[in-house]
Amino acid sequence: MLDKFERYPLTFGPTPIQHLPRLSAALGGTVDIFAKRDDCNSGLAFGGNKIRKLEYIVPDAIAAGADTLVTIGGVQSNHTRQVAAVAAKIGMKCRLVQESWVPFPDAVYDRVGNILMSRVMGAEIELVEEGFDIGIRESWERALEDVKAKGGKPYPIPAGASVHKFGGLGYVGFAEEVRTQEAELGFTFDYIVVCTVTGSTHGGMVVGFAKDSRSRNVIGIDASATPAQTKAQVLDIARNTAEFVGLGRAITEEDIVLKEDYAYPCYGVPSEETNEAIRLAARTEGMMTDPVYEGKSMQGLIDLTRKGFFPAGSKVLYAHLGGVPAINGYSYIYRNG
Ligand code: 5PA
Repeated sequence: MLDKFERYPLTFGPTPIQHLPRLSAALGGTVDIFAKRDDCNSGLAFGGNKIRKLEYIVPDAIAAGADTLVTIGGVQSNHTRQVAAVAAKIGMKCRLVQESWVPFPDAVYDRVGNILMSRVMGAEIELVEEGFDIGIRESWERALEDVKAKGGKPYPIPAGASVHKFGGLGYVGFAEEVRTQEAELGFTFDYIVVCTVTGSTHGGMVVGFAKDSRSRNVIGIDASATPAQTKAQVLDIARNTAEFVGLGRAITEEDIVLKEDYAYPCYGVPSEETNEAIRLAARTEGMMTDPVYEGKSMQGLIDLTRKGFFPAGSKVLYAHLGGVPAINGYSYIYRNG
């Protein structure tokens, strides 16, 4: 599906699929849980889902003759850290707008984890006092103008690299990669669990798995706490991406499955249940997840399994999209483990 698109390699290659037998057993052993480790996909500053998306965006930035990648996220955004790493790798400058998306009081929240690495990698960072919103932001548009005014050539990458012409392609590729791995494993996955916020990870998967009629088996776990906006954005991205790759069939609203029950109390703040999910995955499998994204999709996976949402015998693939560096900004919560 992606042959006609240029890809700039930034990842190690296909990511491993790992069986999680102790987590599966801890949840009653009725379903078999696996993780696809996109958190280990690259040597670029700990990698993650944005690196997979950016492989299809970088060729356009280079062709445009840009010299500065300009993007936006929260203070502990994983996306901005990955854009900073990619800019360094391809020899461009990086300008980051980091808004106050998360009301979290940890004293070193703006010093550690993702933002620390972005600073070390040379990104120019502007902290902006604006709350959470996955849409197009004025602060980001101002940064683009500012780069131009100073004689630079900015290349715009929206939040999460999502509302971008090529934003959905990386996770179409994820689905194709899973199909190849399934042929080697000798079985197919019944469900894919994915954390959803700005939408191109889920949207890309919906298109990729539409090829073998599994779009509705992609179970999005909302971590935005603005699920209506997130779901609409996933649908838009999936529709545009489907047309772009020539899927040959329309994506409908029913193709987007988004579970809204796990994002509380708000974006970026973990609930006690999220923390328990993080601890369970860590203590059964040594697999770390974060309090903003993957801890919430892990919570969803655990809760849906316990509730019997997945029929007995199902094989469930948890897409681990990265994000662990942010846990350093939440040290007080985990001071006793
Ligand atoms: C993010 C996003 P989408 O934004 O493509 O829906 O992906 C959700 C997601 N897991 C899932 C991790 C670890 C993520 O980092 N992160 C954003 C960021 O600024 O880091 C775009 C919100």
